[in-house]
Amino acid sequence: MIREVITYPDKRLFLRSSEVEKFDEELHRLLDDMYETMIAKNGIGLAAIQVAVPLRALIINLPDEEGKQHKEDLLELINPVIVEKRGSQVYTEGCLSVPEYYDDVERAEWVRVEYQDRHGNKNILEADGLLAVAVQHEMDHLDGHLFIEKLPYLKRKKFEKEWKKRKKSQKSGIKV
Ligand code: QAP
Ligand code: CO
Repeated sequence: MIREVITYPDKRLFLRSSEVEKFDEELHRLLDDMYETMIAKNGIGLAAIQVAVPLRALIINLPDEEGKQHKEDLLELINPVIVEKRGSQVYTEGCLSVPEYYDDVERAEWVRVEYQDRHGNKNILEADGLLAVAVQHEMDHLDGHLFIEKLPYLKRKKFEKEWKKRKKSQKSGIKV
């Protein structure tokens, strides 16, 4: 089932999500719905809080060189923890909860993450490049953070200005 994705400035996006304790059918249904929702909305990553469920669960499905996503490549990370990180990289990020806004964000180039799968089994993921960006972006959601909070002051101002303008035009029905 496709669920609604909540968007900025919804307060729930700023909540800290809780640890998953029950690896049951309800969790599996949530993960399946998150996948369906992410694909329907052309996303490559989604955290549970974006569908209004405050649990430490996220999914990532990066496209191949042709831009196609394969479900076999789907990553499901439950209760993830970054145990090591190195280097830095800058990537132009977007977010389904901040639609149609993209900006450069600096993050670690490489991360090692301990997490659980949907059955509660422990696992380790080492990621670099785009996957490392995606992991760090989605993990920020679990702590109630959005990529726009990482923007330097003037860029954040630019974002707020664009957002207000967009809201106004939506109210009056003018297309931007
Ligand atoms: C997070 O982002 C991410 O504004 C996932 O109109 C960001 O899936 C991972 C999206 C950067 C790796 C690098 C955003 C779709 C999707 C939009 C997304 C939009 C439609 C964002
Ligand atoms: Co996001």
